[in-house]
Amino acid sequence: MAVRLFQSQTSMFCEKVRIVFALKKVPYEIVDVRKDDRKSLLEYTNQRKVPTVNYNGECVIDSTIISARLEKDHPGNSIYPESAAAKGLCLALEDWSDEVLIHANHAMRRAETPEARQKAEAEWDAHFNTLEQIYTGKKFIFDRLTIADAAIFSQLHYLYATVKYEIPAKYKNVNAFLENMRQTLKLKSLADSFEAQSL
Ligand SMILES: N[C@@H](CCC(=O)N[C@@H](CS)C(=O)NCC(=O)O)C(=O)O
Repeated sequence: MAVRLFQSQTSMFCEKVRIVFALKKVPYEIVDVRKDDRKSLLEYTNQRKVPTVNYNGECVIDSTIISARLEKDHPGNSIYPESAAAKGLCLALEDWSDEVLIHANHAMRRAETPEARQKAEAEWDAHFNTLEQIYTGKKFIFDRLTIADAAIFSQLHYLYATVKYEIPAKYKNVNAFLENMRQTLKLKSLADSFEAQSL
């Protein structure tokens, strides 16, 4: 049976999952939900959220759950650090990125007045400062690329590529992290979305 990813190319959560699929070298088909206005997704799951995966007949919804499901069957090239303490921290950072950075992205994308834009920039500045400290002297947060880096990259990448917000140069570690991820994911440019099937 095939593995099918219901997705939208620009969704940051779908990009996060595509990175995991590629790390695990699991082949998959793509169903672009924008093509039929989510009709096939609604028929399959009765809900509208992507990413959704038909995993060999098993329906799996939500990027965190899909990633964990892939890890279970394909433990090689683990997306989590080794120790229980580091894994807990990694999962907390994945959740922070998915729930908190997404809010800043929505705020920036929806800002229509100068005041709203200023507020969104201040929100991102606070997160850039946090990330600047997290990535001090590090390529990845833990000893290798984990789901925490993939989740954070997907949000920053969306901000850069889709919202078209240039991350200020003063955030050197954040920009270095983006460049490192661009190289790791073999993206020609940060303007491209990640679509390689394997890494
Ligand atoms: N926590 C979910 C968030 C997924 C999500 O918000 N997906 C958005 C696209 S980025 C979506 O499909 N929204 C459509 C809707 O809710 O109707 C995950 O990690 O997968």
